[in-house]
Amino acid sequence: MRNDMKTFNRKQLTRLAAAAAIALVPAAAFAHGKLENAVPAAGSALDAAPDALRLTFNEDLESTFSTVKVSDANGAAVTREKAKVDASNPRVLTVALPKISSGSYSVQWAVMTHDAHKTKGTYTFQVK
Ligand SMILES: [Cu+2]
Repeated sequence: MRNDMKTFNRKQLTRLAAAAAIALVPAAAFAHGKLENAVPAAGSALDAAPDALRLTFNEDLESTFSTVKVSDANGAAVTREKAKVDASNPRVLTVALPKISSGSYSVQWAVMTHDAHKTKGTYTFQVK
């Protein structure tokens, strides 16, 4: 009886530890590569076409694995240059834009943070 109790308690402990480990996963996954600020902002309607895009994240980025693509309303890519991590702020990703006309544009970003976590997202903005 005593031995059975011990075995049972150990099993319960193992289950508890497993549950705790699972509970920690989502928090860790959300803590990385979050887009904190975008210029132009998501959903904005601009009077003048921007000549660059500037995305600020909550962690330092790896430039090799961080990309930004801007597409027009037909899905054609307008970005011709590669996105760059800002030399003075490793949390900032910038990409130059050619002259773009009025219309709706979608931004697709994908980044890898310094600790090798990858995240991606999309948003749109408009040029009036
Ligand atoms: Cu991370």
